[in-house]
Amino acid sequence: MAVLDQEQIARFRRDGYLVVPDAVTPQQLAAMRAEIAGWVDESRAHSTPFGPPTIDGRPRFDMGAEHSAERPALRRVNNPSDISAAYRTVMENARVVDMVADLIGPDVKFHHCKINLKLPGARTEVAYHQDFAYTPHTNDDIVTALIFIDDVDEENGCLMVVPGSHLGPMHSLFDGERFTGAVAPAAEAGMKAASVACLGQAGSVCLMHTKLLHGSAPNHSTASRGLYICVYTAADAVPIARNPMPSPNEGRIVRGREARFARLTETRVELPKQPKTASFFTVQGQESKTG
Ligand SMILES: O=C(O)CCC(=O)C(=O)O
Repeated sequence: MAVLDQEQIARFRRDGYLVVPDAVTPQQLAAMRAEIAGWVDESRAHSTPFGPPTIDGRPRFDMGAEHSAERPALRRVNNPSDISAAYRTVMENARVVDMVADLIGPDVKFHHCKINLKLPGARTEVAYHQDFAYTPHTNDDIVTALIFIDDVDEENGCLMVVPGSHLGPMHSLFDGERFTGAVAPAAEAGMKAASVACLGQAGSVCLMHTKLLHGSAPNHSTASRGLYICVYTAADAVPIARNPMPSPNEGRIVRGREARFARLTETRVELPKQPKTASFFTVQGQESKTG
């Protein structure tokens, strides 16, 4: 069933992103928020990344270096749909999945998911990048769905995107031989100047094309900013690099059916280096809490 109208689909194709309210039900939102509150509390007892490991043996939960029991800075949960029914339901069945099917369907496959959390007082920021450079596939019919778990405004570290940049070149995330996971600082200044804020109430989603340039600033407010980020691909988009966040659900068909053929688009893409740490924040130079 179509959820997005033709005007919204045309806007996504032109701008590379679309913010839509009511991507999940109030009940789904409440269940996700309750789960996060529990995880934040649990993090108070830890001084290094922790939790039931992901299938490649990395910690599920990651905190910034500023984390303490009194002021938790839990900043990342890797593949929460592996460990939580609330997140699994949204990943497979929420209205957002139908929106993604309207953009790249009818056959849609799950790739990975994560929570990026910016608690008040945390220093987490995201340097500008294009997701396709982390997760290259045989074609770019790939949508990153960033679901707002909290109200998102200009003060609490909203996602910033460069409209139309998905139609431009891929930017290197290397500094010489080193994978920095971010565009060069000189290029980033121009991108920041051209970027717009993605704002909305909790329960909204920003549907983002995998090649759109984006980043975000730290949270300067007293309100939390959580995003549940699910990456979906067309069923005939096949990964050409290892999943940076593997999960037993990788490749699960969430709408339509499995593909018999891979679709290849002729292009050139620099291959990423895979992270060994709990989250990409360390790849981008923001250390984890170390005890
Ligand atoms: O958390 C954010 O503000 C941005 C997330 C992001 O860029 C990503 O996970 O690729």
